[in-house]
Amino acid sequence: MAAHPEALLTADEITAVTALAHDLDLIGDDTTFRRMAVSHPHDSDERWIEIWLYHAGSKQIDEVTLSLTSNTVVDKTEVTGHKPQPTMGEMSRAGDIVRADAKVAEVLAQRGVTDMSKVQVDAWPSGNMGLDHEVPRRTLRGVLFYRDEKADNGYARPIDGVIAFVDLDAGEVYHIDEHGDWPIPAETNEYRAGALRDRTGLETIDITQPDGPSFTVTDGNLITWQNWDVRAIMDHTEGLALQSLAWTDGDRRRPIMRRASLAEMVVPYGETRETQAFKNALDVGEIGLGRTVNSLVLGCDCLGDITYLDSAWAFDDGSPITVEQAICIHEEDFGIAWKHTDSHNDGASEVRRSRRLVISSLFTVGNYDYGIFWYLYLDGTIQLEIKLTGIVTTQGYKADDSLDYSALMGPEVAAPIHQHLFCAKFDMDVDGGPNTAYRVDVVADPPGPDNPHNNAFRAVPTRLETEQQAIDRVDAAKARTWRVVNETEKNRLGRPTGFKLLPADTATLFPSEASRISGRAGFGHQNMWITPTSRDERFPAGNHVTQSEPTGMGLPEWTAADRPITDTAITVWHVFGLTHSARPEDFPVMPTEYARCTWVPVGFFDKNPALDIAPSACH
Ligand SMILES: [Cu+2]
Repeated sequence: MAAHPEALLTADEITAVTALAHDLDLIGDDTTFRRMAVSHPHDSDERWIEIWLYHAGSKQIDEVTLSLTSNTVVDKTEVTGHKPQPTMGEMSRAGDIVRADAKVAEVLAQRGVTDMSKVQVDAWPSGNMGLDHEVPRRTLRGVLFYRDEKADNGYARPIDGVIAFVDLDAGEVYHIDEHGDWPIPAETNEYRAGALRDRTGLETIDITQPDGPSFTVTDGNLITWQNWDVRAIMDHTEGLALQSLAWTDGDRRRPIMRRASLAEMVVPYGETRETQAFKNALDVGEIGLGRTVNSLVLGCDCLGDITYLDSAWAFDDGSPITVEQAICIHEEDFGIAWKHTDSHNDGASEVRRSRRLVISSLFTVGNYDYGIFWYLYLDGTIQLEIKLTGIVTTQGYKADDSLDYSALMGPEVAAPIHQHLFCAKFDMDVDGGPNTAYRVDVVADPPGPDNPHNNAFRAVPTRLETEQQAIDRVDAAKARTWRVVNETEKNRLGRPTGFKLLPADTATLFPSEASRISGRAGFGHQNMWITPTSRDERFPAGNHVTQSEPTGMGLPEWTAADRPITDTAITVWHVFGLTHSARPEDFPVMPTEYARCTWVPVGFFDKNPALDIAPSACH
């Protein structure tokens, strides 16, 4: 029997999907798998798996949905004119190809590097930057770093000035760019255990739940905790996503979101130096977070009473790779849920503890490490937090270099300014739909006879009728929020039930509209997009972002139709994140930074839904 439509993809299923694809003659000698994932929500009871196949000879990508229930093709779209995401096999082979290349060795020998085994190669799928030679090819840029030992921090010692272009189909370095000469930094800037003297004085913290956790996990990935129930999914592309999120009131199960995910991210770099200006990354669509997921370790990655779920992803040939302990589920004490001390009643105090359910995973993309943390709270709050750590990308530095677009990390090493813009995708399903969105701005009334005390200000909701009307930026000066309501459902006050997005204050994409990265990641120019929910519109920069041509794919393209978005299933796309002008303290490894956005109920409940938390035992 096939698994539940929203169950986690397992290694056995990957094997079965690959076998089925062969049986259905979808696979040729030159075919590789570029995505395998549980299908986004659909109305069938069947178990659907999406696979994207690349046929090297015809350069065609097939986007196929297979049913594991009926062993049939559900749908198939043939895509030409796009280049597929590189596979993990290709990414790792690219490094070996660069290290084995005689011309690269020659160029590096002139720079004093004679042992190629000490060269670390980061293979960047940095998009089509408009160079004639990369247009007809599938390319990765090999960016080079130096390590005396394999365990050294390569990013401390960039070999700046050289870029080795790898043709993935030919399997060779076909072009080398040389742009100046920088000394390889002398400092090794270690961060690994044993290389440093540890501080002392930190006593043990143990987090225990002697009676066990308060949540249950059934059917592989169905998590139930207090009023919440949700499915945790590891998507090939997006990493850790949530599906079918609902809150149960008594015996009434109330849906809130059909799916919530990190649908894309873009990291544009602001440095103008030739060896850096190409740098831009769409780490979700280009790399596929699901296959970079870390295997987590109790006591180090996670502390407390942890339940882990394994995940699995499909390698180039469709064979499964299992990652044990990929998803971490636990409860965290989160301070005070609410409190009041009644000074009119001898200071009597009522206080309740807040607690959150944490569903999280960690992903490593080259130099950076990202955490996707989903939090559910007892008061109905839903939060997505991205944790950013790892190592900034680096460039060489020598005296008199401009530091207009980069910051010094060490005497001979600098880090370019950049952004991390995350595009979260929320398929809204408040009380089962249909849903409608409002932008809510707080405005001050002008002085005058209608404002007798000159104090008036109010929240002004604007009903968002169409996609173009919904496109917007955050505006802290207006305390701007967005509200998604179900106008067919009313709370006890007669108002529509809803949730409101408390956005993060995020600068939008800084590179100009004329830049290559703007063409690839146009979604980054706005903080808010709202579209009618569609199974065909999942990734805000398009399905195939690697070397993306044509440009303008995804949200800019879809929303040009300016479709109506009221009283229907709607998807909210929120762009948030950080602009990272690196500090010396970000080196040699970055203290974790946080970017988050939050949904809170607004009239979804009749009163504070956390009123009924039992008092804790006070000592
Ligand atoms: Cu950064």
